Amino acid sequence: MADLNALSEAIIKGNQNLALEITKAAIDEGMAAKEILNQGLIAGMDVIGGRFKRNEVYIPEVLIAARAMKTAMEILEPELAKAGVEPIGKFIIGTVQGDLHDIGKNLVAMMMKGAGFEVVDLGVDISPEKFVEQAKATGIGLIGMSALLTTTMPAMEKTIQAIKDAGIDAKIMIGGAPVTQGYADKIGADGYAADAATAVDIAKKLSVA
Ligand code: B1M
Repeated sequence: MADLNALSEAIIKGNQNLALEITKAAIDEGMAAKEILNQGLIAGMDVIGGRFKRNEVYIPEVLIAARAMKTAMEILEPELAKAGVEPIGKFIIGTVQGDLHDIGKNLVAMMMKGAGFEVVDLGVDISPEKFVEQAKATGIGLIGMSALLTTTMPAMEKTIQAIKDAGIDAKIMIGGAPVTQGYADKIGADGYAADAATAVDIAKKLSVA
């Protein structure tokens, strides 16, 4: 019988081939897709997220774990769809207008996917209008913005204003190296996270609020 603890360990170690092999075996044995997701893949990403938050592992380990998760998800996703398993939430993310940094934004997107969110990643240099357009088009009520430059931080405030002006009822979370909780409070963001693992915790709180 496929061992979900071993699957979780394979994710933690970033062992792509082993993660794929165990996921495939579990599917072939008829194990519930949700069980494979929660007790194998997400459980492993949870461990990595916690270690990253405590500075016990660094960006490369998180990226390698996320890659293993992505590979396994490619064969698990159709099974989840067949079983009608819904994501735990939906999330739009982008780096704000004028800003091309995407390493942190990508990490947040990966951790969110790892936690079971469906993620729409808009990319970099995203204008307030584009955030508004995508929020309307997808109907997703949780929006994340990343900024790495002090000069692009004001684009976060502009985007929040544009979302409010468009009458969109969305929760907004922000992050990026120069961003602080104080700044988030000042511009009216609903949440702030200093790192990708904390971003998942905040997103879960905002999703149920
Ligand atoms: Co840029 N750059 N850069 N750069 N760059 C910085 C940010 C800088 C601090 C370097 C420096 O001067 N010491 C400086 C900003 C200074 C400032 O504004 N105070 C700077 C500058 C000035 C510039 C240019 C203007 C340089 C130039 O051209 N003269 C230029 C701007 C281009 C533009 O965006 N328009 C530029 C360009 C670039 C590269 C293209 C070369 C490259 C980006 C490549 C890429 O992203 N694909 C780059 C890089 C790599 C950096 C540094 C070295 C690293 C940034 C990074 O990826 N960190 C950076 C210096 C540094 O930080 N040491 C620097 C790792 C990443 C995982 O961290 O993004 O903070 P971070 O994400 C974290 C958290 O912040 C949080 O979670 C992540 C994981 O824990 N987080 C969120 C991020 N987003 C979040 C969203 C959330 C929640 C949490 O909710 C939605």
